[in-house]
Amino acid sequence: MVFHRSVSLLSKLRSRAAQQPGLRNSVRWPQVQTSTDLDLHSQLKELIPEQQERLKTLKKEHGKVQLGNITVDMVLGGMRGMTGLLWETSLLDPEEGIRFRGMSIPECQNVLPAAKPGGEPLPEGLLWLLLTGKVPTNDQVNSLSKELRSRATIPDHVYKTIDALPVTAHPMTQFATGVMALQVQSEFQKAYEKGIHKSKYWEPTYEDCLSLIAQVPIVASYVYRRMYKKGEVVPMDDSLDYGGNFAHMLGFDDPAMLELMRLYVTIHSDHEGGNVSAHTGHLVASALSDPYLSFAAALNGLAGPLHGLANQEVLLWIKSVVEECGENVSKEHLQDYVWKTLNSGKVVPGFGHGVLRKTDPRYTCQREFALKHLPDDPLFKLVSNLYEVVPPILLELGKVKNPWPNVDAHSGVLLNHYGLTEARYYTVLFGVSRSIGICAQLIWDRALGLALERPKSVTMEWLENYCKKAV
Ligand code: NMX
Ligand code: MLT
Repeated sequence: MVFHRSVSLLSKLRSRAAQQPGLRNSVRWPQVQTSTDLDLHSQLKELIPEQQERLKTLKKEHGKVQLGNITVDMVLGGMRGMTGLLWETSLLDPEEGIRFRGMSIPECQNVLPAAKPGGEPLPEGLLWLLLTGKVPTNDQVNSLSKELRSRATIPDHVYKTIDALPVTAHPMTQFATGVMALQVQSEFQKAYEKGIHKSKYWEPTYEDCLSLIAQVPIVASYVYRRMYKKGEVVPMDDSLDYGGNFAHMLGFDDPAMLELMRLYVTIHSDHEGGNVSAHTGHLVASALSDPYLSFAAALNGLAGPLHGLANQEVLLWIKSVVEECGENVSKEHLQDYVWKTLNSGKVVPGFGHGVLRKTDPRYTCQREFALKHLPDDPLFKLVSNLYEVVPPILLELGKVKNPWPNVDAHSGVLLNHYGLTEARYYTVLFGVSRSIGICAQLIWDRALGLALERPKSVTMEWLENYCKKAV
């Protein structure tokens, strides 16, 4: 397979950053790839000692530096604004959005290898970047693609376990069950039982994580074909990359849909550590639960409507708008529909965010994809109108901190356009993508020997007494 794009673009990006002092201070830029080594494992092995040393120095020299004050509001408000986690693979800026190892989404679109000239980034390139902090060469991505394909077979009992569930069970239930069934192959669990030394934990974790990332698209597409295509499975195509193959195994071969899947899997992969799925995966893994146990837990968090399930909710909501008001609904009618949703005690799905305070750049890049590939799609036009209609209404409520659209506001109409119309399935796609971010960080959790997570909790009585004394 030939991949396109060159890392020389990185130097241009660096000089742009040098002219923006804000960026210079907040971002550690990924290094240009200097090694021609095609083996990700050996690259990591080289990197780990220096990062262990870095953490040791940080602890020794700055361990007692304060990062802020904890207020009662923070304790009662879902720990918003409380810095409490180490997460190396990505960092979220409220105004600017996500950066993967220092790189914004447009920058990743510019420098990561693609399947065709000017095409969308390949998710395996992003995985390499998240793990090593370095932009991979085409050959390195090619080699990782091959490795993932070689790990992409799953034991028969996994299918049987999924088949034991009613076919009507929610796709996320079937998917998480499949991931739990994969757990029996965990190398980490076997090594732990045999008494592996803690300095070596990262090695079987790496094995599990790469296998898990390779295998989740098979489990996910099995669930899709079982539920919606009479169980007719589409085998993997050895000539395709990770994202392209996923679309293909779901049953879609339109080249534009393959490109969409590459973009989709890349942008949903990681969103720093505090979001519900990443945090859950990290928390469970901190007990030395293996990557399968940890990732299955993460999926159960992703399945909540305020988090990953919002992509399902958005398309169902948009379809209910169309059903009630028609495809060419006026902005006035849209306003009425938004108020009706709010007045019935529901949220407007796809808008708002726990950290972001501007339009999600993941929304923006999907909008750009739509403008390029499906500008006349009626549901895309509706989504564009919602971009104008919803934020002023949410602002009028006076309590919503971010009235702008998030990633989930846009993904459904793109998938729907290419024939993936089953909205209840959408969160599974998000889950496949998130395996990349959660697993990349999990390997580093083990390499850095991060601690068991165990924050302190208190009762209302404790808070009342504490506050009385503080006053
Ligand atoms: N529609 C209606 N009300 C909203 C919305 C919205 N889209 N966003 C926030 N609010 C309300 C929120 O429910 C809260 O109300 P109350 O005080 O009565 O409980 C108030 O505004 C303040 O919330 P914020 O501090 O702005 O937001 P918070 O950090 O608590 O929650 C979300 C963030 C994402 C949970 C929230 O914006 C939301 O429910 N959005 C809709 C669901 C959604 O799109 N989720 C997907 C997020 C992205 N992802 O993939 O995970
Ligand atoms: C995510 O991608 O995890 C969501 O945007 C939620 C978050 O970051 O809190």
